[in-house]
Amino acid sequence: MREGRVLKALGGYFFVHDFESKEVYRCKIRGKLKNNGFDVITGDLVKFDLLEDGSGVVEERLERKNSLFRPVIANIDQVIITFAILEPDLDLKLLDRLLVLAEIADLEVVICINKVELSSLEMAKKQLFSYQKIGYKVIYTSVKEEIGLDDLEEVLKDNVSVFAGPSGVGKSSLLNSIQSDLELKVGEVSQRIKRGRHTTRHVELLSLDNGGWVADTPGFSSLDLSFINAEELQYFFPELMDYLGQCKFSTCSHSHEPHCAVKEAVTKEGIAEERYQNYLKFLEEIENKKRSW
Ligand SMILES: Nc1nc2c(ncn2[C@@H]2O[C@H](COP(=O)(O)OP(=O)(O)O)[C@@H](O)[C@H]2O)c(=O)[nH]1
Ligand SMILES: [Mg+2]
Ligand SMILES: [Zn+2]
Repeated sequence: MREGRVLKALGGYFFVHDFESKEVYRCKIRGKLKNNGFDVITGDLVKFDLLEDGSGVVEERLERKNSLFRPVIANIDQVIITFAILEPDLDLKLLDRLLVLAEIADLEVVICINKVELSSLEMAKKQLFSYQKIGYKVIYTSVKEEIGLDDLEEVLKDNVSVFAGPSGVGKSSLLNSIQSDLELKVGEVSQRIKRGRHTTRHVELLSLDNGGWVADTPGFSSLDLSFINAEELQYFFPELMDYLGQCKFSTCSHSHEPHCAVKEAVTKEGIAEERYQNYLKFLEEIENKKRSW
């Protein structure tokens, strides 16, 4: 049987990229599988057979490495969290929120800071220093002045990547500049967003010549963190890890309690003040939501 990757699901059909022939076949799912709760989504690895008319039948789905609910996609290697240094302004609170969501989903993260020519590389690096310090990979790009595009291409090579980040930061432009035949629309709010939250999102994996696969979607559309338990939030800030268990109270939330190792680390600049402030804001958000139930 053939094996391949599902690039998109549309109207009951699955477009499967065959690992050997590199062709894409339009497939249906074997009828008897559909009735057993068998589901296939973009990114799934499947086994399929070809029929005489050139279409395919999916017979089996391989085990998923991971999957996201919004966008609906499986077997992702990494998320490229993309922001602009200016236009729109760099929103570090939104960056921290996306980082928490990526940590929850246990995804590898690359932070991509685009439009650096509007500021300077030096300024951009300064602003993101605390993120590099805690272990996140950060790349700096400018589509306009062709800065850092090789770094991005290297990151995407042979990986399955999902782009996340606000609209207007240059996600589509970046992809086009790496591979012009993608012809992604630039400077437009995605049709999917305009249609509203409740319509189905079609997520498509695009093929890069360097062996990478990318999904150019708004990514992580659910930005509400209140589904997390307040006690869990600390585990999704990697820089807190070294201090957990050192507070006076074992149930310390690192907000108001005395003798808190996290707060001491913030004072001694072992933890970035801005990140800690966002931790407190998210914590409050989670607790407020709980109270209103
Ligand atoms: N100054 C500047 N503008 C950029 C750069 N990259 C993209 N843009 C512009 O930013 C706007 C939004 O780009 P787009 O790729 O559609 O962003 P997306 O919504 O994240 O996909 C467009 O007008 C682009 O021309 C860059 O590096 N520098
Ligand atoms: Mg776009
Ligand atoms: Zn504490």
